[in-house]
Amino acid sequence: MNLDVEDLSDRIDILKGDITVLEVDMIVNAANESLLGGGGVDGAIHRVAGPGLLAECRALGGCPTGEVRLTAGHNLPARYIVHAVGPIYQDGRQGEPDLLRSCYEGALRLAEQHGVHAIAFPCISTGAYGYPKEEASRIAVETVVHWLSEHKAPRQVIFCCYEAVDAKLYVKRLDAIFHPED
Ligand code: AR6
Repeated sequence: MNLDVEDLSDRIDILKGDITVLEVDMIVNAANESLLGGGGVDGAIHRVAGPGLLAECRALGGCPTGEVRLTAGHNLPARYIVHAVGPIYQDGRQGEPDLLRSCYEGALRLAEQHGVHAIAFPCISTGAYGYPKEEASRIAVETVVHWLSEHKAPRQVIFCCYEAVDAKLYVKRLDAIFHPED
């Protein structure tokens, strides 16, 4: 992995707020295996995207944990939604880290394939699915940094944190990578 710290820090942003309002090409949803909606960020995305999203999701027939599926953004400003099914956290020894990593990688791969400039991620699995926030932020940041160091696309990755505690964790993690001497 070849780390060009200046380029990488340009390509990663942390935002605190609601992912449904972001005017980016692609947003990621923290979905469940049914892909038929739910609470949290999934509920918010379906509310704003509208019934067309539910109809498109229904036709996909679900998605196993650790995988991703692509839909249009419907009434969202975003053109695409990647529905990522994160793991339900048990004790960390049931493959949760690999499954969470594969959600981030799968979304980044779709972004690259679709020529996406900017993609925004919520903190997958850290709400209803109970993944410890600190550990999940480590996996999210490491996976994204690794991808960006080896791929030109997507150009921009946004960590969209709904909760201040998450935004702080991401700032801390990225600082540790970009300013290790501090
Ligand atoms: N924008 C960005 N992030 C949000 C928003 C929003 N509008 N709303 C909540 N979050 P969760 P999970 C954050 O529970 O843990 C659903 O019912 C939230 O603060 O949405 O992967 C699905 O249908 C947290 O940091 O997703 C599944 O059944 C993060 O999104 C299940 O929950 C993830 O919390 C998935 O659980």
